[in-house]
Amino acid sequence: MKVLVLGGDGFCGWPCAVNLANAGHEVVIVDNLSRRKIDIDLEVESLTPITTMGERLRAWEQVGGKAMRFVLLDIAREYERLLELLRSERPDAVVHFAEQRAAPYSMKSSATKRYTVDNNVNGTHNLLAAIVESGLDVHIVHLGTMGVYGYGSHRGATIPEGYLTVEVPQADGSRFTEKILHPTDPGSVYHMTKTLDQLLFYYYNKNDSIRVTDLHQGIVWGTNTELTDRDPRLTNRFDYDGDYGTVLNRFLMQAAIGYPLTVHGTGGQTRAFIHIRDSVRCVQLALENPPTSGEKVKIFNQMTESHQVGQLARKVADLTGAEIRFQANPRKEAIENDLIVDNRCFIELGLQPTTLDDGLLAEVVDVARRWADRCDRSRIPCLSAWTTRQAEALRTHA
Ligand code: NAD
Ligand code: USQ
Repeated sequence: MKVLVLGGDGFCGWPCAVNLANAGHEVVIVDNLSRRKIDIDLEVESLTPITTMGERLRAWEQVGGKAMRFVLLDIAREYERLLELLRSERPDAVVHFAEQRAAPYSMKSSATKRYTVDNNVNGTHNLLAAIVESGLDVHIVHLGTMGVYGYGSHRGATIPEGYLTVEVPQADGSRFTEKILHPTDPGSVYHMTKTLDQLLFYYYNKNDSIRVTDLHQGIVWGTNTELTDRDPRLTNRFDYDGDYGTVLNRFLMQAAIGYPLTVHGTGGQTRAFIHIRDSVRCVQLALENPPTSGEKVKIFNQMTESHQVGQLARKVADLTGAEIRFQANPRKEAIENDLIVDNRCFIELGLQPTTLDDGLLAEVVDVARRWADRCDRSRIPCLSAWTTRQAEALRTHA
């Protein structure tokens, strides 16, 4: 099939694009390279050296991959070009990764809050409106987040895949049952944009029968896949800084360079995780199993396991001998939460989960050791505070 990969230059998007091309699909990457520009603004770089998009595409062809094309386009600001692209390419599907995805970056300032909302909500809405205007039947596979459900209020209940069956008591004592979108409880401005995306999909699916699969993805760890490992020029990015680095990759990289593991608060926060290889596989499974015409938005929980942050730090420390350092939490979040997640949809489609114990933790440490001299240690602390209260706590405990 022909697939537009929006955000195909990013951490999840690049290995996904390569995987789809390798599977024989015709891939067009669409990206405005904003992630690379944010690196320049923040004065930080991916731990792994990444090549330009042109070099990535040439390298991919040279190692024998099916050629991919690239279109430099901002989906949030260039509506007419996006519409024209859809009309000229007539894709079967669009995979939508193209959003500002870091919670700490979204909470840095009113400017980054506004940018995150403008970019993410406009981008998703432009895509939906352009598909309707084009008159094409295009399947959207969107990368959402497990964070739409929130962390802390589930009281031991299993989080279903997107929809919740509720019983509503009536004044006369009777009850009716209904299946509703699971209530949302975002923990950052970034996560809030994903809850808004969810509503946009719900509406356009109801009104215009747009076919959508929304993937509620957990924290992605790891860096390369078997395909991006084929040539150094295909290497994927590795974010480690306090804004864009995510918890497990940060711990592994910190262990590699002898930096104490930065556990926020008590480390009682539980989150969902998925390895980059499984993330790539899930997107392919979602694309190849689209919703039928008229079907409501398909929602899959794209995660393979849940872990408590403090226990992850312990595991990494046991593996590497790293020291653990508990820090004032820059985020306003539950001190502790449980997280039981239903992920049957992907398992039934054949996903075989990669787990933390597969030796892949050590592989990430090796990657980080190889590039340790590229690390700017001063960029490791998370300094983006959720409120003035957290900012004050960071100052006091600095
Ligand atoms: P990333 O920042 O590495 O990649 C996003 C890509 O989208 C970048 O290449 C960026 O330049 C591009 N982009 C952003 N706005 C754009 C716009 N307006 N027009 C065109 N291109 C634009 O992020 P990632 O880690 O690859 O995440 C991809 C998606 O997956 C995001 O939507 C994110 O919310 C979701 N996700 C990521 C994780 C994770 O752990 N990394 C976990 C769950 C969900
Ligand atoms: N944390 C630490 N130490 C650190 C970094 C983080 O203890 O050095 C803690 C945070 O306080 C938080 C948890 O680890 O409790 C997760 O933080 P994270 O930065 O790894 O993940 P998060 O901000 O939730 O965002 C990431 C991706 C985002 C995606 C989300 C999936 O950046 O795009 O949507 O994971 S999920 O977490 O399931 O919502």
